Amino acid sequence: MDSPKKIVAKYEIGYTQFLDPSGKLNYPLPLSLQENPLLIEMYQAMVRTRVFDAKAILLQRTGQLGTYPSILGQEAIGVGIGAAMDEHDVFCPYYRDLGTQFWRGVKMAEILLYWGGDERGSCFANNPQDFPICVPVASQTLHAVGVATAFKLRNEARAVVTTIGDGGTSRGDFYESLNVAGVWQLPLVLVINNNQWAISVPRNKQTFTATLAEKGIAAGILGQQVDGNDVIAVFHAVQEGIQRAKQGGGPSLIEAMSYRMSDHTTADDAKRYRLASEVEAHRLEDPIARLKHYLMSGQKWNETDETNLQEKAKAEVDNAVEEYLRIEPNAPSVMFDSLYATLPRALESQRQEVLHGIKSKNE
Ligand SMILES: Cc1ncc(C[n+]2csc(CCOP(=O)(O)OP(=O)(O)O)c2C)c(N)n1
Ligand SMILES: [Mg+2]
Repeated sequence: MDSPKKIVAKYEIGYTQFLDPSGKLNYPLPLSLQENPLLIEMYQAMVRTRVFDAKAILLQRTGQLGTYPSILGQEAIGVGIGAAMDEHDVFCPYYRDLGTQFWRGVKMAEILLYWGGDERGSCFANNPQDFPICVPVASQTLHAVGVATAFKLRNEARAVVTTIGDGGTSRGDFYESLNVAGVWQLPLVLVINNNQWAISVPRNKQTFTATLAEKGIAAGILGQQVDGNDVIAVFHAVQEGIQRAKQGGGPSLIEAMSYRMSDHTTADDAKRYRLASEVEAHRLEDPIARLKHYLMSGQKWNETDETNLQEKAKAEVDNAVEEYLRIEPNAPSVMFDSLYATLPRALESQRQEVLHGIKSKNE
């Protein structure tokens, strides 16, 4: 006998794309991008980020930088988020967020310092309210929930934006963050950078659901997908999420669909686990090429502008590299300085060893 079942809840996940891979705008621009230079600024920011990214890899290859995670192909996610945020909002990044960080004023030399293994690269001169790069996967979402709780308790009209990879959404930290954000209706926007890979683990071996956005449903959070290679779609969704958060409408979850065109980091060789043909297919979805095409076809950009931009970006990156290489390395003992307010005794003795050299057993 059929059970007398009635539907008590139903959910849908939407997908938004304004600009398709060929550079064609299929919907009118959002109001906030009409008749204003922001779209061109976003284009410039994506190019600048890509120039930096390529240089960072070269620095690592020549022994002048530590392990570095490229953001190649994911520039629209970072820049779209950055452009949508207000100065006084707080950003809790993971490690693939150069685009947002540069937009918000983090200096290129600071990012180089960070990946060069120097703590000073986590101390942003221009935007100290933003959090440092977070490598422990998913823990940044907990930090973001903490900041958003503070804003809510203090009645401040500020929002928190945090980012996470597709693989990171499998971690408990992420689900716990979602749950708290939902039940406390926190002013939080969570953006998933779904670049289809978590090192060598593909998205379909990570989560069985059709989308990652629907992970918000169980927490009562509005989830949606956007084309993460369309900077307009990313910008629009994040801006809406921030507005909702500030009006007391609670958190949102945005799954930005993209693809990791690079190795996971400079310590990885993705050729060992994925086909070159797969990567090549995604090249056609490039976020920069499609926006360039759109701007050029509307006479808002031309080849002279492009040459000037490339030269300016290269000079800016070269200057940042010089600044980074000029900075004297920190003393090794500073690794003990930023972790605890009061250093535990066991670490104090280790600090002394670093400061004064390890005594040999015979001394
Ligand atoms: C808690 C934790 N476990 C494992 C790692 C090692 N690790 C670094 S990146 C990564 C994969 C993350 O993939 P994803 O969340 O999809 O982000 P992506 O790197 O693709 O942007 C792993 C397992 C880590 N940094 N932190
Ligand atoms: Mg990933």
